[in-house]
Amino acid sequence: MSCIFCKIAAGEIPADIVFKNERVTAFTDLNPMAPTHILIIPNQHIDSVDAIVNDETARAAAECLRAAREIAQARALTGGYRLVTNTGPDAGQSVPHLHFHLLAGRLMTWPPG
Ligand code: DGP
Repeated sequence: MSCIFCKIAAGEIPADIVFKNERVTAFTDLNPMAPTHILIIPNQHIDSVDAIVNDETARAAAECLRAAREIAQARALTGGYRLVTNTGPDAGQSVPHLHFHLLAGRLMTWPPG
């Protein structure tokens, strides 16, 4: 297993874990781009949105969204938050394990750069 996010989900390398259940792990991003910057990943390895191809992978992705809502609620992110998932090189995906960036704590511009 060479995937760094698989290793974080398995507890093999350290991360600041903020949420964990059977299907999902969430941890603080190494290079935060907002006061709150959390990565939400399925514990199962899925390369990206492009690999959500069946009920199992769709459920894993949906569980990440449910975790996002639970994290936002637990942290009282009442001002709102942004969820981003980069897919492929043009979008800047650097880790090939599906992940959702949960960003909050500052005003976000739209459209993004
Ligand atoms: P993306 O560019 O969308 O693939 O985002 C990958 C993010 O993952 C990036 O913001 C930095 C973060 N990251 C990469 N390696 C690690 C790591 O080992 N630990 C943590 N906490 N974050 C990482």
